[in-house]
Amino acid sequence: MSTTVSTMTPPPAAQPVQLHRRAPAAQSAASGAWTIDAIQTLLDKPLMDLLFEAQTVHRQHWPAGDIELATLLSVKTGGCPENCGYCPQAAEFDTGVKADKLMEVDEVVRAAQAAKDAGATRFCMGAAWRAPKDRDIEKVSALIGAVKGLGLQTCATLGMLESHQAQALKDAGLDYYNHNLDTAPEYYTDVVSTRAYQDRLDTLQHVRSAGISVCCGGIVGMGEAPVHRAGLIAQLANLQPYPESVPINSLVRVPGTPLADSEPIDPFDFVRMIAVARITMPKARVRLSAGRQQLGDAVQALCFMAGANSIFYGDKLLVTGNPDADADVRLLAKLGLNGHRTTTTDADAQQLHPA
Ligand code: SAM
Ligand code: DTB
Ligand code: SF4
Repeated sequence: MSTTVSTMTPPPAAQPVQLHRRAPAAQSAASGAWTIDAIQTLLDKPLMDLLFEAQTVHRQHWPAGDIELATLLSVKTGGCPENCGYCPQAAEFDTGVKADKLMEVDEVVRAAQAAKDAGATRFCMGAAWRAPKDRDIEKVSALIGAVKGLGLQTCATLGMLESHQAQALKDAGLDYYNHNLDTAPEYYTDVVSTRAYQDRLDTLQHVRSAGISVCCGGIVGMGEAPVHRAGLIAQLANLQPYPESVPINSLVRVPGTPLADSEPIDPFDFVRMIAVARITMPKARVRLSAGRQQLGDAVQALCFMAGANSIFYGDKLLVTGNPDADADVRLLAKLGLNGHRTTTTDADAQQLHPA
């Protein structure tokens, strides 16, 4: 098993005070599509109004306090030929991640069983490929069958797929395919140049046509402008249908990647992205994804208030760190999430979730 890559965690830089103007209720266009203006209007609302609206939508569509726990495993790490500016696994960046082969079935099953024992219901396998070869799909199909056999929901993220490959993954029992749009089309070429936005959309279409549920979201904190954040949400919300799962990642700034020195996003702007994802995609699992180590408990609680109802759960994301599972269990218990009574002390939480 590979080691966890360390990341920089400097205190957030002082931000200029930004007054959010009072805006009229956001409207979608007559066609039903979300316009960038309507989404920007939502993002600009006073925070408490936005949180109230998002939580109201959330409770119309989801049981209160239900947080999905999804565990990630990098089944094929590093050496990727793509140049995504955020990614520690791109071969051309000097990040200290070494390239590994695809993991064996029994090793993956051990990790999946441990995730299930810890309370995860979804297991997501990631591979640092631009696009898998057909023989890779055969091997990953064996991993999917074995993980599904444990009674876990399966998710994979393997790069670009052709339609016959998506069908093969469906036949193997794949429930979800993760393929992120990452940012607005207008900012995409600033982030990656080895593929086009349309390539991502094409893969999403192949996944959808094969009958696999779509997991698709993006990353904020990559130096994008507010309009690009609105543009990302518009892309996601206007997919027909919109994704079943929407991961909202805050950039994990890994030394050696081109985006390592990006200005961190203001935590309240991150909360706003979650809220607007919830309002525009009411039935999606909105996942509070990468970057939770930098958020702290209080901001994460605001994200749950804003409608996040899924987290990546486990001590590691793909190659970087994530909050310890124990800390997450304590946080959820303190907040009264996942059906547990609200506790105020770590000792209470320990009693609810003995090791
Ligand atoms: N290679 C496949 C692909 O790009 O689709 C699958 C693995 S890739 C690591 C999965 C996703 O992780 C990316 O689309 C990106 O959204 C996210 N990601 C990668 N590095 C990240 C980082 N440093 N911070 C936040 N999210 C990141
Ligand atoms: C997603 O949206 N975020 C996950 C998962 N889908 C594959 C990946 C986050 C990666 C964070 C940096 C790393 O550990 O490589
Ligand atoms: Fe490769 Fe995926 Fe990382 Fe891009 S995000 S460099 S495609 S592993």
